[in-house]
Amino acid sequence: MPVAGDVIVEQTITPVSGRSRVFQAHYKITHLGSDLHGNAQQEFPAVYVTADYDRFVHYGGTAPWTNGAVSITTFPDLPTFSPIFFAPEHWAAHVNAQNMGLTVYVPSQYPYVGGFDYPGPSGPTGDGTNYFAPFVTLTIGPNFVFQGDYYLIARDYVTARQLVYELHKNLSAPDIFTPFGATDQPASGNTIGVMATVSGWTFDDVSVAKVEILVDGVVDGTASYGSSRPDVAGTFPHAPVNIGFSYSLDTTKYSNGAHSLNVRVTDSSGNIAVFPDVGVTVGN
Ligand SMILES: [Ca+2]
Repeated sequence: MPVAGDVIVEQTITPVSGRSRVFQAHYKITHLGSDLHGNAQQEFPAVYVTADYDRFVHYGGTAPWTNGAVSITTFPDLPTFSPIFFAPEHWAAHVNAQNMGLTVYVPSQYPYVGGFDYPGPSGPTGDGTNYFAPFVTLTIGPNFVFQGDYYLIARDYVTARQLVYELHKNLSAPDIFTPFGATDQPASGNTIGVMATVSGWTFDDVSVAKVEILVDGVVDGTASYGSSRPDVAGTFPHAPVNIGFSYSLDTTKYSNGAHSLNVRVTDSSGNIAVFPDVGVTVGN
């Protein structure tokens, strides 16, 4: 039974001129609704291949675009996910024992990728699969329109990487993704007093312009940004360090009872992330 959605997804796949087995995928996503879907990881794209293509290839070093040695690994079986891998050349591949497979290049993604294996029979009818996705985030609010490109290369990964290098030289990578991060305190369900600290961390694929604190959807003020959070790199390798934010919220102007807090982060290109709601009780 079909269900009416409030998002239009338009997809165009175009062979890249003069390059065999290289395809450009263009997406336009239009949100017709007036609701707000808080900042979340999105699949742009979700990459699935059959079970034989279980060798995951990426470049994880700190000198991108220098033909540095790649890493080849296999992912754990579900329900376990791989760790988040650093991938500063913005491509990754799943290949078979002959190094043939699918390479995906997402010029505007964060330098992260991860995935899993799902065990099962291989071949066109087997349900065994290997998955990865580039790390990207979006906040889908009223009148949200998103457009972006990625590239699919169905070849051996060595040739595919050289094609990615050629694309990289000739493409711009517009800043299309929002900042991401987390609100660490207060936690949902907390009761907060007269002065409450709202804190967490955030960074962007380009740069963070401002961090605002919203109460019941209205801006209360701008947080200070740039305190040291070396712990984030434990999950997101090579994440910048000075990415903490903090804000002293004076709750006396709000009524006692339930309120919703949000952190809103704008990047230097105007992309806006609204972190998920933190429901608190003001108890003064
Ligand atoms: Ca951005």
